Amino acid sequence: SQTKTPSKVDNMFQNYSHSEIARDTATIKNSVIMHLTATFLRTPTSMDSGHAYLASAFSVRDRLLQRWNLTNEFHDRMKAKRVYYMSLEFLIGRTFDNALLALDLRKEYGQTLGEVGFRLEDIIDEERDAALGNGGLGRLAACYVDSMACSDYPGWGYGLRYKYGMFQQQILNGYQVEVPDCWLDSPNPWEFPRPDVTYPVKFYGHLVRDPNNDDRYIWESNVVYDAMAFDVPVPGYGTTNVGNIRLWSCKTNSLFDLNKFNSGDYGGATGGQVAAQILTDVLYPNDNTNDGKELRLRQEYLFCSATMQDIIARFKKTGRPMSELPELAAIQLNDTHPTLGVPELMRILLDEEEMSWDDAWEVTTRTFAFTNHTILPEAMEKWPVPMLDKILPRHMGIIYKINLYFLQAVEKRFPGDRDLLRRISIIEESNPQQVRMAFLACVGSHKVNGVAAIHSDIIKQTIFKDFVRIQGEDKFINKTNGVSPRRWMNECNPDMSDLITDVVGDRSWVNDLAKVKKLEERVADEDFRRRWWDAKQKNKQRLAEYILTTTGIQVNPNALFDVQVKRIHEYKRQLMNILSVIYRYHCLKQMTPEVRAKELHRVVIFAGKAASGYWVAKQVIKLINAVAEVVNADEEIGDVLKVVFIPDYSVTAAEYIIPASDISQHISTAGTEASGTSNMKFVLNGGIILGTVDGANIEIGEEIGEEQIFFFGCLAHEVEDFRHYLRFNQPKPDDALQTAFDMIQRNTFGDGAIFQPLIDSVVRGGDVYLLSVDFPSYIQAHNAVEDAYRNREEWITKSILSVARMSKFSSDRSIQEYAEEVWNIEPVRVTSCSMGI
Ligand code: B1N
Repeated sequence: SQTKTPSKVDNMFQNYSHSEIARDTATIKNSVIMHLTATFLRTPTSMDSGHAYLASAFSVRDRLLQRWNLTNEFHDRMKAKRVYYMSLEFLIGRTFDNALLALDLRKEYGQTLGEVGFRLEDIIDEERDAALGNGGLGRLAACYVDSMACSDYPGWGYGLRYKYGMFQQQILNGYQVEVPDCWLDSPNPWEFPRPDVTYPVKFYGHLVRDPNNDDRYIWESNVVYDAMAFDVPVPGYGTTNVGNIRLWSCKTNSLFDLNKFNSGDYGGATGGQVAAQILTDVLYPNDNTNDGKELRLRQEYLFCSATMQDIIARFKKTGRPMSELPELAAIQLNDTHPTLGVPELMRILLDEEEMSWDDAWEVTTRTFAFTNHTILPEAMEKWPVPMLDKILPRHMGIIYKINLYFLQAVEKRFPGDRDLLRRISIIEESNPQQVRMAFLACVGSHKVNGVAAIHSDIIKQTIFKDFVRIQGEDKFINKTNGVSPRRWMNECNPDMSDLITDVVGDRSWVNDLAKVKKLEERVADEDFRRRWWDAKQKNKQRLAEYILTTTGIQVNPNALFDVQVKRIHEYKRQLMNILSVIYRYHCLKQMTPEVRAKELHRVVIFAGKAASGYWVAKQVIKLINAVAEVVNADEEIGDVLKVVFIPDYSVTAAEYIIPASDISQHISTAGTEASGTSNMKFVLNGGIILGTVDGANIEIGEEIGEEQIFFFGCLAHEVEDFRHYLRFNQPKPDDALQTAFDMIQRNTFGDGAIFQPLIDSVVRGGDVYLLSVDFPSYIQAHNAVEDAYRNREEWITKSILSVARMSKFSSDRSIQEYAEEVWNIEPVRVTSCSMGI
């Protein structure tokens, strides 16, 4: 191929990158029409809202790609150190509105679309969520790449491009039904295929020792899949920087067997393709559980191998020796799911780069850092040694050796402590043996962090206790989670955001959340307080409409909106919430109509998906819907109490629900929710928390003041004793809880027998999540919430003060802490003149 003349290329690129993004509506209209006609073969007269969305989105994307090219080229030239955020999940949601706001083109596109007869809001609604994640962990990854882009940190996300994302949830007869999420059926403007960025990934096979090098093996296998890159741009707000999420997709073309095809074996001809494609076909719909499927292990390896090959290929272009990798790359492991990156980097350094073991290990541990997101035992990843040995023989050998050297070093420092060695071994001596991925991630990293202060303390006292003693206190740190103010304030709550902008003077608070502090100055301003309340009312009105279209239930926007939306899990205790609703229903039924009419009106809103195989969680959904059906149809009750289960909770649904909540519930058993992030989103939108002393609730309380949050329930350090007691003694439900059980058993909500297992999980199953312990204080806390809400002026004060004091929970703060204390990277600001250097 021809070589380029660098100066000529530079000039071209410089001109291109200098050209400012066109903002005049004539140019915008032209580019929309161009895509409509040339990309989608439509005409303005035959344009429906679906094509109006696609044409507008492609037009916005053109503008984004311009900056995106510039960003990556600039970071390459500056030889900037980059962080790579490795995550099996990126719960991105929609991109169109986010990109419009980042590029400051919302008004212009709104006007352009208006001229051809569309409302921007309707066009935005045409976009499908990119739902490549389950819940908090995947959404955190999306917020973090957003913050990297907005804070000018050179960073990329790496993940998998699942053909089917998180399943869609339908509710049939009160039960969850899962429907595949075919999100790629229509064109996706927000991905950029990179057929030239494709790497081979090997499985199975056997090893041949290098006779000249003890550390080196040759791995021979003819099971080779191709991983191809798709790049997803991450628009930076208030900066020309555009981030990137590189997602791998399994390519199958090379696996088509022409010989079989020619001999008439059509099924056999595509058999290899089917087997390969399945690797990136579907996201495992588990949140906080690990079901240990072999296919998941192969997904994880495909992801890790392609990512490590890509990072190393990029590093090699700098011409620097491999030993300097940690100077140019930091890799963050989002939980243990990408931990195979550690032995994969070792394999490449040993077998392909021919480094010595010690040098390779030094490079590896200086490059990786690891975030733990859960201590639930059922979520801990462990892979059977025979399975790993079969699929990844070289990696199994490397893991054994990592473990051997680690145990030898520990034995030296703590001679004779056999029990210590058994406890910390990366290989669990069970039958069959298992690889403990959290220990491998820990040993392979220079920093390990939890996601909220209490969680980071707990992991130091439990799963990593021995490691703290062996590897030192300094390795184990806390990085409290955060959320993006771009999506979770500015985008989802425009009215409140305009109010904040009024107070701050401009919109700079979106990238510098400390500025919301200024709201405190206005807490006594009557006019401001009224506008604050009205903004919330408008959001509630909008949610009421959303509820009507998604469930057919009519709710009164003047009622208290009481919200619990998150994955359905026993530890999150949606069961306790619905039991309290049942008790409230009972109390209302006891009242005379006159007394009842004076009660505070309340809409209790639930949403969330249950993992497909999680039977108890699915029964909880059924119970919620069964209660809703009876309560909502009870004419005596009317608007005093409504119960709603919004189907198919998603990022987009959250953007409707969160800004509209008065009170939100974060009621996990103390010590079980690592952090929670929706708790932050609710408070950032002027909602109040009813919660346990758990996860980030604690730090939120510290920041905003205990008058602004309703805490209840036992404390984390008391949980063990309660559980111990309940293993040997029947729990004693208080009258309220007993009343709720009785009503279910008396078939108030349909056949009570189907809910007996839920009751049994409390009264016979040891009440692991301590519902019977926390129920009395939970009911009391509900009463306190009612009293507070009745005092509207006090409530408005709480709401304003909360938002004003929440700046700690911006993901920009989290990312800055990671950058400074873990990654050792600095912001690199790309300006349109930057290319002139
Ligand atoms: O990660 C979030 C936290 O805010 C939540 O408290 C925590 O529950 C969540 C296996 C997980 N921890 N572990 C998972 C997800 C998928 C999977 O296959 C585990 N999710 C969390 C962000 O830190």
